[in-house]
Amino acid sequence: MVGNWKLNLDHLQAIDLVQKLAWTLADAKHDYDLTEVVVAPSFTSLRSVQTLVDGDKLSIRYASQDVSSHSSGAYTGEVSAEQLAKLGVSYAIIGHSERRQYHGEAEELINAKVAAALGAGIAPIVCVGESLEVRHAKGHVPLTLGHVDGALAGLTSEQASQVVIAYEPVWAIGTGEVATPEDAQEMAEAIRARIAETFDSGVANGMRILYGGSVKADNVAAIMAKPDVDGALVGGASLVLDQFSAIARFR
Ligand code: G2H
Repeated sequence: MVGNWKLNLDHLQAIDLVQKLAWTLADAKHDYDLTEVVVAPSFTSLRSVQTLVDGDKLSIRYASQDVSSHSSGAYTGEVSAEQLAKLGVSYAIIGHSERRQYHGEAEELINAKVAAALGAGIAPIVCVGESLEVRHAKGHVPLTLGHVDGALAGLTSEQASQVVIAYEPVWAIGTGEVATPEDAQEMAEAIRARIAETFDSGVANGMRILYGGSVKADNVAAIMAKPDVDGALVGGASLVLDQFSAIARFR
């Protein structure tokens, strides 16, 4: 279960929320081996979150919301995978639809970011998914599989086995519109089949496929009941302690 905090919370608010989340899950005897819990704060909060997590030996993991495709050099404003790895970052969200929409990110760059993350030992959480127009035109499966192909191009099976894919239909992001559990399953199944074709069935069966888009405490169980959906990428609800702790304990 991944909480994507987007552009919210300063570093003090971030450590406060992580601390409270850890306490709440400890009270609930959360089994982190069964359901991994990840938060993705802003870059500016990662060092504070690291200090808290390492100092208190918390089982919560943390992700960056993006990563540079470059490892060093004259790239003002960029943050490299190596820098993030030094901060104990386990995952990097890559190719979120907001990056695609507002920053013009497309497959070639996303593919380079995936390779950069993997090179530093960070597992990419690759976001894929269609707009409403594409869904209305019934082009959602080929478009989304195109995102998968583009992001994972050139990877070995071993590298691909580190990747997490998040299916996030753009029309369901932050809108309150949720894709039905059947929509999520249809795409997760198609993604898994494509991974089996491109790599092998071992990689496909082991791959964690998340659903994202207006996931809340009251709809997560139905989505998670689908066989090919292994987790959720949660935006708005991950900023609310009661919501995200309930989502992490969706059973
Ligand atoms: C989709 C999701 C998290 P929300 O962007 O990545 O956000 O849950 O607010 O729709």
